[in-house]
Amino acid sequence: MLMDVHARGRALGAELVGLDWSRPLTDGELDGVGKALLDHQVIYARQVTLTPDEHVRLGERLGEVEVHAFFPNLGAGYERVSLLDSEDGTRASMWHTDETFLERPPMGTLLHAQVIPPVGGDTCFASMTAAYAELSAPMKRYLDGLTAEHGLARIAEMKHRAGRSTADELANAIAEDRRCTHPVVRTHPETGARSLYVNPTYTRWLDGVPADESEAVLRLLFAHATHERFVYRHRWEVGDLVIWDNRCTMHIALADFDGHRRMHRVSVLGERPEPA
Ligand SMILES: O=C(O)CCC(=O)C(=O)O
Repeated sequence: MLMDVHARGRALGAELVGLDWSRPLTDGELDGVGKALLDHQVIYARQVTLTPDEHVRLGERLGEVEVHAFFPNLGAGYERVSLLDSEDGTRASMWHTDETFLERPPMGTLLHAQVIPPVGGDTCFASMTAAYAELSAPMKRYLDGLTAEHGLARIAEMKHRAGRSTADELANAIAEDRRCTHPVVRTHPETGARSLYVNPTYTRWLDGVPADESEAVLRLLFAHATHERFVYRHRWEVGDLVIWDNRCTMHIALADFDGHRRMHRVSVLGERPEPA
């Protein structure tokens, strides 16, 4: 079947039109989807009907489907389908790249909208490739070869600061922290493009520089990368399937809604990030 790809954002984001998602994609269609993902970093289709099993099978066409480190899931037999449900408080309302505290963070995520509030709850995606490309030459030289520490316990610290966990829960989360060092600028394994690879949720510090310098540089990079010229904003409809390339983007789910928002989520492991 013919598929049309319509760019929907300046730096990233495209809509795929014309694919029949109700049956397994042919190899040719899958190649087309993969190419669109590399070209546009975030792609979506409207009115997609996918059971949890079909959702996992689609993810498996892209690679090894993981069990997410901390999101709730659909339960026995469906551990690989995470459930992001506003009614149980699951939200992702800080800019992040998925699970960068892992040695092999996901290469991509497939999010399928089940219930959408009448107003709000959009997801914004930032192109870390475009953001890197527009850094000044001196800043690129500064970042060249730097690595950063990423950790999961940051989430527990923020929860505790917001009064939503006990001191014991925080201590346990810190004791069980998952951490990893990654290059600050990574090379995309398929396109060869360079992108920034730090995010406000999991990146703890730049290695080998003083703490105040690390904080100031990271703050600058986050402000730069989330400028609207690098961002695509997805306004959800029920049945939307959004797929993002986690190797070169960050995203945030805006917590600006009342009512119910429920998503099914599958993510596919990637390779260890390669330095630029
Ligand atoms: O709920 C959303 O729109 C985004 C979810 C998210 O941030 C994630 O799956 O990592």
